[in-house]
Amino acid sequence: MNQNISMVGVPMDLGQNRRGVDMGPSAIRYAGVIERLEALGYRVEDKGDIAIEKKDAVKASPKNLSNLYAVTKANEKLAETVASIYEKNAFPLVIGGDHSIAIGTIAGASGYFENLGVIWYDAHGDLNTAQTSPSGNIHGMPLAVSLGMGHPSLTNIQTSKPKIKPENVVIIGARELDAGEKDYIRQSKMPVYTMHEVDRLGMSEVMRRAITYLEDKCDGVHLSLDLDGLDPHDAPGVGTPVIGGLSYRESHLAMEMLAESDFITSCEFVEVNPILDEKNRTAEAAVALMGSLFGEKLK
Ligand code: B3U
Ligand code: MN
Ligand code: MN
Repeated sequence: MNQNISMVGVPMDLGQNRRGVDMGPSAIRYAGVIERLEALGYRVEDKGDIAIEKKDAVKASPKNLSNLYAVTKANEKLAETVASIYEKNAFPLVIGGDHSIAIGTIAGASGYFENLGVIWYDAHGDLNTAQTSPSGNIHGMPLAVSLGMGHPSLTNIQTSKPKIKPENVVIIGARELDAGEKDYIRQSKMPVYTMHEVDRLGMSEVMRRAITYLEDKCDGVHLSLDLDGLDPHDAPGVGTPVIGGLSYRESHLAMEMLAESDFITSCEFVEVNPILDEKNRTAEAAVALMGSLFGEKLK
């Protein structure tokens, strides 16, 4: 793993409609992310937070795309910041913020790889578009946008080309998929390890398959970890908790296997909402998982 980590916070809560997730970056910093990674020998630069516009004026957004303008602006800035981190040969660690920020992280990273892979660790598919979304919340759309589907202001960030290919994506932990998302998964044949597969195969086999699947064909792999992928018992501070999720221990195993594979080239940890949390447990879980991802067990 690259020994230079550059961390950026995105205090964004406009991709969904529960306030508080904008404080996620502060909660993650408070939970000791820098100290944890420095203790593993990394040099960690904190680039501070991306500036977020205020909420779009009511009626300013196109149908079923709440706060499109503000979400677009934040993601444009984030994409440039992630690209600038690669320019300096550092590893981008993005802390959110709601999951709409994956649009910018992936846009920024995709310019540096021929075949960027993505591991989407989430209770949801985030494969909606304005046409299929039940909520109009952009945090349910970032994977679709990165695949080139969605409003042009979002799909055109950095370049008008799709940032990733469906065959380079693996979803893990899904248990609440909307009808349009299921249709897309069926026709794209994207590998999805829902909770059913995790129960059947065990996390170790799921990760073994995911890693084997991506490692030969991808020259970089982004980890997009939504804390709601974890069970709400282990990560209560999220806006859309879904029972029956991945445990704290399964999640550590997943991160440790990624650390062993040594192929992750960027990551983001999103949807930590300190207002809904219990004593910062969810931010602490995020930081503990980062410890495993960055090789705590191996050191
Ligand atoms: N799929 C639903 C709900 C949702 C997506 N992401 C989260 N919740 N966190 C939607 O609104 O698109
Ligand atoms: Mn998500
Ligand atoms: Mn989610």
